[in-house]
Amino acid sequence: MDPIAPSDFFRIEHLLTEDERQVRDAVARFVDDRVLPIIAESFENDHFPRELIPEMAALGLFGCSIEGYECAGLNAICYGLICQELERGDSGMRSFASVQSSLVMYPIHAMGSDEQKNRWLPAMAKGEAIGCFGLTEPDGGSDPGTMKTTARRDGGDWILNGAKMWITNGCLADVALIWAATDDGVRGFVVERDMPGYTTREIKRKFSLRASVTSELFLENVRVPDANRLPGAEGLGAPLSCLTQARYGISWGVIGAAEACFIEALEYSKVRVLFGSPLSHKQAVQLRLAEMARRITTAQLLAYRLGRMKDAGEMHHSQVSMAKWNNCRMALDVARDARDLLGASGITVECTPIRHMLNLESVITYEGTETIHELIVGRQLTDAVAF
Ligand code: TGC
Ligand code: FAD
Repeated sequence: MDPIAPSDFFRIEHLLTEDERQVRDAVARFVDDRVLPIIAESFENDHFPRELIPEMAALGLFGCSIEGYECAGLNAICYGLICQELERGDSGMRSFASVQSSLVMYPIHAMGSDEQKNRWLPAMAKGEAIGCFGLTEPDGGSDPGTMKTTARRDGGDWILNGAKMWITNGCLADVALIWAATDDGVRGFVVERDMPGYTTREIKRKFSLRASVTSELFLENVRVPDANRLPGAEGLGAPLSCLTQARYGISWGVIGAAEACFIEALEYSKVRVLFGSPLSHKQAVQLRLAEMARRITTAQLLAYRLGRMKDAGEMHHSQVSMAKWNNCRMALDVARDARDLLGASGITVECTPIRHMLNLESVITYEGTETIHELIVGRQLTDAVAF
């Protein structure tokens, strides 16, 4: 039997098909060769490495679950593995791909008109058009049902007014999917960068996701033709169904971040000699490393099972919530403990865990905070709404 790999303790590798392994390995090579050499500096300089977009597109990472429209048509496990490898590099890289694929291409494909699909999907798959997803508002992201952004009918057009906050890719985006309240409930609109009255502003001074662009969006009497409304999107369930897709990817992605931190701490423990022996020989250190491996392994098994259920059409969004909650908490705890095992060196950007740890503070908050996912699971168990 092969030796047990520290970051694959239960041999998830053996559960993957050859195609799934190939997809994972191609993204792993991209991350090793192109992301890891530059990402610490990108994070330090508050800079998203935009130059990598064409390479990510060439690998087929954008809209990879979509059939046709120049997309790769991969299964859910492949999408998960892509997220895992990207986030092993940095949560900002996975965020970029999540938003492009799950939050913009998915709704255009699932709820858009033929014209919208033909116009945007091939361009987004090639990375020639970038998307963002505007749901959260300044007055509170956990409760999007109370959004204040409005869309009012005016002849064949809609007039949009409002503001969106904390929007990944906002300033980069050619197309913003804006969710707005109408007299008939929530609707989704494809707002194009050059539409008069639509402006963006980058949010600076973040301590988290520094290698990712986060923005505010402003809509002041933006006139949007009805042809830019997603015809299949009716009610709050429409944006929430996009979140299900993105949360699924995050459940896998954070495993990559945790693995990066764990492996760095494990290797360090073998070479750091204190009190006459390497740290890895101390019982208390082994307990911590074993705990990290246990938590990563359980997260991997959860994500894998979720992926197979998704491919079989059997996945419920409360199961995605449990996976997002468990796996983000796991990754944040592993990153924090790995940071501590590195001692003082662990506070510098040269070491990986602190960057992941800071990023994961965003990841555990966006796409539904930990509490929101606990309450979604609680509602599923009890049938009582406790938000
Ligand atoms: P509620 O009554 O529960 O639901 C309204 C309708 O939606 C349906 N539904 C879902 N459908 C699909 N997937 C889901 N996850 C769904 N959750 C609910 C539901 O069945 C219902 O349908 P219908 O036909 O009966 O009307 O709505 P609520 O207002 O009570 O809200 C519930 C709650 C709190 C769970 C929801 O508001 C929520 O999930 N809040 C968290 C908001 C959030 O996660 N925002 C994320 C913004 S995007 C983002 O963060 C991107 S970061 C990207 C990156 O950089 O990677
Ligand atoms: P709030 O909703 O104000 O929550 C504050 C606190 O209250 C949290 O601890 C929460 O758990 C708790 N809380 C909320 N409700 C309850 C309750 N009922 N009971 C008990 N406690 C509760 N949004 C987008 O639309 N698109 C994006 O691309 C996007 N990208 C993001 C990128 C980054 C880097 C970040 C940090 C956020 C991004 N978001 C995006 C926003 C994100 O989804 C929200 O931050 C998140 O949904 C939480 O909303 P909030 O920040 O307004 O916190």
